[in-house]
Amino acid sequence: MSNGRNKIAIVLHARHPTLPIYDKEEFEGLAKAAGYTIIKWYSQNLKKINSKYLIGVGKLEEIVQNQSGDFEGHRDDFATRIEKRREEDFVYLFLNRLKPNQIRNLSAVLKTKVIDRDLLILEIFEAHATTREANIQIKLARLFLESTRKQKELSDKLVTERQGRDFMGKGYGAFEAYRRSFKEQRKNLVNELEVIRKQRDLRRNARRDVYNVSIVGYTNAGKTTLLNTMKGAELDTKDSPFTTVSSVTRNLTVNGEELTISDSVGFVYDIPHEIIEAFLSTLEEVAFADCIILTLDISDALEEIFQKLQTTFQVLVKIGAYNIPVVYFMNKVDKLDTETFTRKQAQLLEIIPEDSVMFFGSALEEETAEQLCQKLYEIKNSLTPSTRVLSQESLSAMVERIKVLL
Ligand SMILES: Nc1nc2c(ncn2[C@@H]2O[C@H](COP(=O)(O)OP(=O)(O)OP(=O)(O)O)[C@@H](O)[C@H]2O)c(=O)[nH]1
Ligand SMILES: [Mg+2]
Repeated sequence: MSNGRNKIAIVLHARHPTLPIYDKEEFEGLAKAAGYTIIKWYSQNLKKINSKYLIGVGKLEEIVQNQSGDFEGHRDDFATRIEKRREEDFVYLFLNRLKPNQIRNLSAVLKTKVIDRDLLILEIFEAHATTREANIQIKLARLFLESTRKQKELSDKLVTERQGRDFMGKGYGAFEAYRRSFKEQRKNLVNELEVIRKQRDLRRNARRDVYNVSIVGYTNAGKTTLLNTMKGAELDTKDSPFTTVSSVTRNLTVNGEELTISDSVGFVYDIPHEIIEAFLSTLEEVAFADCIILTLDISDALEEIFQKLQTTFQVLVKIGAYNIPVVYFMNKVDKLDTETFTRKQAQLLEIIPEDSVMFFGSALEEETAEQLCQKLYEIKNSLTPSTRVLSQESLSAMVERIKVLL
């Protein structure tokens, strides 16, 4: 992560009707989790997207002109960076997702490292990975992200060369060599993951007769806290995104009956598909669950709750986790006053299907954990008749329904 060094970031942000709308506060949380201190923001409402830099040339010139001034107060550090070429200590973070050529062009003009949202998320994952599987998955995600970028760069070069009539020149060799090396690296990582997956399959088969519960939801919703309280465990929890990047499964006994409960990586809005792809073997575990606890932070603004719910539904569809009973766990109730709680509860009841199990509570409190365990026992033994099983179609339909509300 920050390796004890002070990592300084200036954030650039482009808005345009065709671009996804990212939450500023959430991005600050991501930057902080990766160890950056943000010292300035530049935002621009674009009339037209600049394919070369995403932001407009005028804005970019302004940023370049302000560069040394912006790093004022960090000037000594900045000078040292130039001297020692410790480029990673001063960066421009882009709130948006950038295309490979845009990162390249921006870095060239700014003479400073440029990190977009996807690469930032990957940095946090890297900092939090503790298991071999997570480490391999992150390597794979980085390989996917960087290779798309690198291959585009090399193929652009190739086009330029071809225009110069150097048909099978140096560029072609470099492109082919990179493609081969990418395939080789991907094969090695996928093979390593396959070995781990087989071990996991064995473990899963061994507990086939045990009822498996998966806790899922947006990052920072309180998933690990819930598992900790249910199990008396002490897994890392933090008010920060992506604290958990590996799966953890624990055994639990409720009314004398065994079940397992798993916690895993959280979701985020517009999650890069490369990360989903790389983490598929971890995420698809959810698809094998007998029951899902979909955790939401009820202290978020209602619009945010809807947004996060939508993201969660989208990921569940992507990883094939449907036709499974769902319990909606509305967490962090302790952060709300009675009036706000009542209002939000009513609004949530409007969006969540009527015959769903909704549970309001606080993952920090024993009482919530106990009641939730009882609820799981009832669902397991079909004592709760109204446990909504969501099909792929109904999940997708809810994604669309929420779109109208946002
Ligand atoms: N007030 C309050 N805080 C809570 C509650 N549940 C969790 N938190 C806090 O919310 C923050 C996030 O909790 P985690 O359990 O790490 O969340 P997570 O969903 O596992 O997050 P990631 O692993 O980062 O995706 C921590 O600071 C928790 O202490 C709750 O019921 N009430
Ligand atoms: Mg967690």
